[in-house]
Amino acid sequence: MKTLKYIFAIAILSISFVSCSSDKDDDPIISNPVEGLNKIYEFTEADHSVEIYTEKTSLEVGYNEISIRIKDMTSDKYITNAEATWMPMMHMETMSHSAPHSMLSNAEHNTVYKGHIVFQMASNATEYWDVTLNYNLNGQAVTETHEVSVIQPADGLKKVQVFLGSDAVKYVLAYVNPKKPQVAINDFQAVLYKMEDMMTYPVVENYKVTVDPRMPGMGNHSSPNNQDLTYNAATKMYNGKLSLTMTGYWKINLKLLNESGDVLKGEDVTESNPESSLYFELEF
Ligand SMILES: [Cu+2]
Repeated sequence: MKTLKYIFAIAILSISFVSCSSDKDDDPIISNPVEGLNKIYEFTEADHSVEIYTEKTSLEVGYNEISIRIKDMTSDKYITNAEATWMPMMHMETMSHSAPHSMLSNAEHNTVYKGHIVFQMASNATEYWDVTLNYNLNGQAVTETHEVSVIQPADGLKKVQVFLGSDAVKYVLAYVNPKKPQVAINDFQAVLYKMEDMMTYPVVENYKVTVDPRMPGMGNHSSPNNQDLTYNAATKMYNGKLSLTMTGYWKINLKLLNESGDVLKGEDVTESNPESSLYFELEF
């Protein structure tokens, strides 16, 4: 009887030991900060490597959320004190220009530097994009430039508009959300930048974008309960509501208004004018 108790105790101990160690193994998987993302680039040097992740399988024209991890090969750990900054650049045949982009932040996960870039155009045979990264690695300032490829979205739908406003300012308006549109009132989100010069694209604050989704294939009908896009200072993005009453192709007609309510781009949809010159396209 005593032996049996002893065996039983060992059995319990080994079970708890096994479950304990398997918990430890599972932990990093559960909290994997790049789970669900695609590693689209890995640039390896002797003492470090840079990994670039996105939700899609490649960088596309329009809004791209990008996550970057930098691994220190000496310690085999992802660094948390990189203070990383970045600068995208397109090298065209006759000139170079940058793209609207956010700052990189590792506030969400300290090993992942996250931000977004709005690419205005695709790479081609003679014109290419690169991204210059600046960061600290073990107290050393590192600057490195990596060429990246930017393609047109496969569905060919318009998700970014680069245009001249009636105020003679060049703007970039890009679709952010919903990523997976539903037959519902969707949270609608976009980013708005202006082009100060080839290298400088500040966020435009406190403007308004009116929202009028239509189905051109079905008598150009609209939908109820849309909400115009207004500026959110916390996210530096524009938020509104996008009402989609059925699946299919939608043209989201837009108008950009400045703080005084002057229309800078876009027109009302009427009987004689079926679409605005400022729009996004959706199909789901
Ligand atoms: Cu270009």
